[in-house]
Amino acid sequence: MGIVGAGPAGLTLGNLLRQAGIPCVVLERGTREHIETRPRAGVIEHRAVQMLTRHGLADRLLREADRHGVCEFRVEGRAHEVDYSSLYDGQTHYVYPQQEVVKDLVRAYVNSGGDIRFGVADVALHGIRSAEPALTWTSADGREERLDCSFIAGADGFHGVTRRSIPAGAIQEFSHQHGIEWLSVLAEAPPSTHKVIYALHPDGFAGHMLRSATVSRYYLQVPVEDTVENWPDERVWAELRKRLALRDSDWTLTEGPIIEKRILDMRSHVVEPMNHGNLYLLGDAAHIITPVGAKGMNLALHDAEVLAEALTAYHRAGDETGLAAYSETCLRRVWRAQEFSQWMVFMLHRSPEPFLSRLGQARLEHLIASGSSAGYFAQNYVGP
Ligand code: RFL
Repeated sequence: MGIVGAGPAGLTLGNLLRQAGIPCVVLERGTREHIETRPRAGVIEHRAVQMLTRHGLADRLLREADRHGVCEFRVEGRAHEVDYSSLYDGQTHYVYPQQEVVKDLVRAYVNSGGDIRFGVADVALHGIRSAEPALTWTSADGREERLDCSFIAGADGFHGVTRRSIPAGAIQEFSHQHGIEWLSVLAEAPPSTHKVIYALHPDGFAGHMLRSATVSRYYLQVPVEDTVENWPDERVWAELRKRLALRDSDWTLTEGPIIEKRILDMRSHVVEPMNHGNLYLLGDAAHIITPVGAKGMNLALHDAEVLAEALTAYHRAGDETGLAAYSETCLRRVWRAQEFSQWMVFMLHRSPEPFLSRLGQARLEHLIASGSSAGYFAQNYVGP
């Protein structure tokens, strides 16, 4: 098995295959240090943690992660809590930064004798429709190398090489630009809250996400085609203070040095089917989703679990049922998550069309006031 990409998807797949006794090689463009320090996601769903736990991959996560079952919506300066955990079987989120997940998965894979090559370049796929596909690459020390394998897993993210190796017309790509941009900010500031905050403000969405005791992530909706240069640190804090402000409350925002600022273009993309010949795509290589519902890494972990089970059944008994169903099984969850993410995007953002902004606010007010709407939110946010 050749696996391209050592993100959450590729590393989880590698660990599960090794546990099943299936030989594999993971090829990663970055250095180990780079992938183990790259901050991205931070929220993991209950069922993903259960899967990692079943495979002995969650020991540190279970010791160190905070569990969250309540989030807060702020609208017109008032805070409204939604206890989504009690609305959905007591399931919670685990707050644990993605780079820590990656660190744990690399360590488990390497400690079990797993083969991972960091710093590779020029990865190319050959014969993906044949029974013996191959990968070639240039190693970190400049040697030309080759792996003949039975299957290739494309876990190299949205900009990777594997999806692009599929001939045009063999897969269908569904794309949507949401017409919304976020300024995403990471700061060395302790959280000013015990729960994730989503704020709907006349000037646009603001979010306060949790990462660790010393680092927090914040989001601000900014005009389309805005740039990071327009957002000096003082403006970021002033805007967050304004959009997150509460009436009749002494709540304050704790500030700290900003360590990352980037513009995120809200877009979604799904590839159908998620396989071609003996190439199987997983994680962001097959689908990307806006970060609004915190689903991307969770979908990546689910794909890895489904593919590992399918490959294990094939390896043990020549059973191809799981492989044949791989794409359909994963896509069902992917489209469910895309629908929910779109539902949240619409609810939380200011649109250039005031009518649509008011509809979004009406959706949020319904969520706050209605048990059935809160139930829909809870099921999709922490599950399904
Ligand atoms: P990754 O993590 O992008 O890993 C792909 C790996 O492949 C390597 N690579 C190559 N290697 C060899 N040859 C090539 N040609 C290669 N091209 C690429 C890359 O170096 C990399 O190491 O994909 P994967 O494994 O599918 O994981 C997906 C997640 O990373 C992604 O969905 C999440 O980060 C999305 N996301 C969130 N997801 C959640 O579930 N919960 C969250 O709270 C959450 N917050 C977020 C997020 C994404 C964000 N950004 C950066 C868009 C917050 C943000 C700000």
